[in-house]
Amino acid sequence: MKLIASLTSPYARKVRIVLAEKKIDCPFEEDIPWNADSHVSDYNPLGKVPVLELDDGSPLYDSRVIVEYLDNSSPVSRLLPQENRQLIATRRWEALADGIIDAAVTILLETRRPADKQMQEIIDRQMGKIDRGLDVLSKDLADRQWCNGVGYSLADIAVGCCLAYLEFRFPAIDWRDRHPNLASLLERLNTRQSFIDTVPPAN
Ligand SMILES: N[C@@H](CCC(=O)N[C@@H](CS)C(=O)NCC(=O)O)C(=O)O
Repeated sequence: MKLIASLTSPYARKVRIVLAEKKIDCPFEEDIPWNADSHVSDYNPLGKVPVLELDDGSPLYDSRVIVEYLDNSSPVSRLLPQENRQLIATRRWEALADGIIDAAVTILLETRRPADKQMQEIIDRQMGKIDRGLDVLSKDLADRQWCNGVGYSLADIAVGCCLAYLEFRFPAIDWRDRHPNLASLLERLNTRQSFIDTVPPAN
């Protein structure tokens, strides 16, 4: 098995944290899909990371499929609840967290275009998704310790990767003051070895 990903991808970080929590050893191959020498599209026609190459050579993508595969591969530290309502609630947290990241990545790409080609409308529309998404994450977390109200799960990992990505790429977005409960959640997550070991390099 081999994980193909970049070190800055928040979706790949979710997978790397799941591997660490479940104590699964997995070689890592760094591949930056934006680089001309990237081989990601040999594994994933969408040209996106992360990809998990299984021992028989078959590639798994995207991050949601990979984490489900990994969680079912080992009983150590189950991250997806078995009970249907709890499972679906956990996956909805993940869908919202990943959706906020999608919006943030779209803004990042837009702001990397030449200034005269950037469209403020696109940035504002995506920023609306981030703001509303954070409002709902915060409201749903309320004063609970963990997102799904049952225990540490993939929901916390996904939300942690989302918040940390906003902090990494958009330090000017003031979500901590607006949502102190999300700030406390990220503080708690940042003490876990799996989060400490997967901090993206500054670039
Ligand atoms: N839904 C996918 C999103 C993956 C994704 O967008 N990855 C980005 C890196 S952060 C990528 O590879 N982008 C390259 C591209 O869009 O061409 C997942 O969860 O794995």
